[in-house]
Amino acid sequence: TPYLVTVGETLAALSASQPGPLSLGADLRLGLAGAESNVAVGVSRLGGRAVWIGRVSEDALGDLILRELRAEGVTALAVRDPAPTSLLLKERRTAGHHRTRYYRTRTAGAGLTPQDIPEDVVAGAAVLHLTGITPALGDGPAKAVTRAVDIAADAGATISLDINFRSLLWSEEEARNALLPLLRRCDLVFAGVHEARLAVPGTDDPGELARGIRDLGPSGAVIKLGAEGAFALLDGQPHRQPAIPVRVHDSVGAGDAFAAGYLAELLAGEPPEQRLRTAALLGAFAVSTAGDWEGLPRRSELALLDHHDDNVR
Ligand code: KDG
Repeated sequence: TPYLVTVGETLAALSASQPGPLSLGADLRLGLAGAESNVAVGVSRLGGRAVWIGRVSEDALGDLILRELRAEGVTALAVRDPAPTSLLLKERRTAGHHRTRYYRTRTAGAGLTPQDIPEDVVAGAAVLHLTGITPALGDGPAKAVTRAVDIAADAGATISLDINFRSLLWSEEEARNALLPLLRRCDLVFAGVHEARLAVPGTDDPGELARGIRDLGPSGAVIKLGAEGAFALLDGQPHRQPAIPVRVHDSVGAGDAFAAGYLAELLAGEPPEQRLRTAALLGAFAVSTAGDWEGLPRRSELALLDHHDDNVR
């Protein structure tokens, strides 16, 4: 079976269960977050094979991450690191306002090195999925990403990148300098409008952004437009995908869900229309449920939000 490999940092997430200021003391739920592992879980829930590579701490938080990923059917290939796991603190200041903060210096995930990338596993993958977060974590993780791309490119795998710009980790200029050389080596790029502008400055037009990315090398560019859905340019063909209308509960993780839906269908050999439709459905599941990945659907559940496609009913 074809499988997806992803490389990145998974964090422990502490999320307030009720709206209100954390400063009063709050009930916190302990779980996990991380863009790359979110994608791996999304692919696995849809029946695809997903491998996650990263470093985790030697303590209970590292155990939690590995236990959860394995429970989700993700193959977790982790190096244990004496440094602590990164924390993501999620405050719900009001019912509609989420605030997050990282505790992310000198952590296990940032200790990733090129030696942590198992050559045979990456060489055997159908898809290597990366995000712009990992290179932002430091020199070691940036080199590990480059190593993974070297192996996947030699092996002829599809290389996918979600730009995932995180302003708390680096500046736009640092991101552009680090991500442009990476993007040029990818086959498929996911980006929001603002993120795509890092690579293609001077326009907000999804078509121009997608063509600009295509001109840099990737044969696929998917521009995510939030409530407007997505515009994709795939092998020269334009595609428009409307969003699935849902009530927004927690939009964090929507981009990862979208990528997971697309990539799961790519692994399954489905055509572009179906990849984009499933991507939009997973995005809708992510925004209408709590947490980054917890609410993602199994394949049998896709029909819950799919009111237009009689085939899956
Ligand atoms: O995409 C959601 C991620 O932002 C979240 O899970 C945490 O990976 C994360 C990050 O670095 O922001």
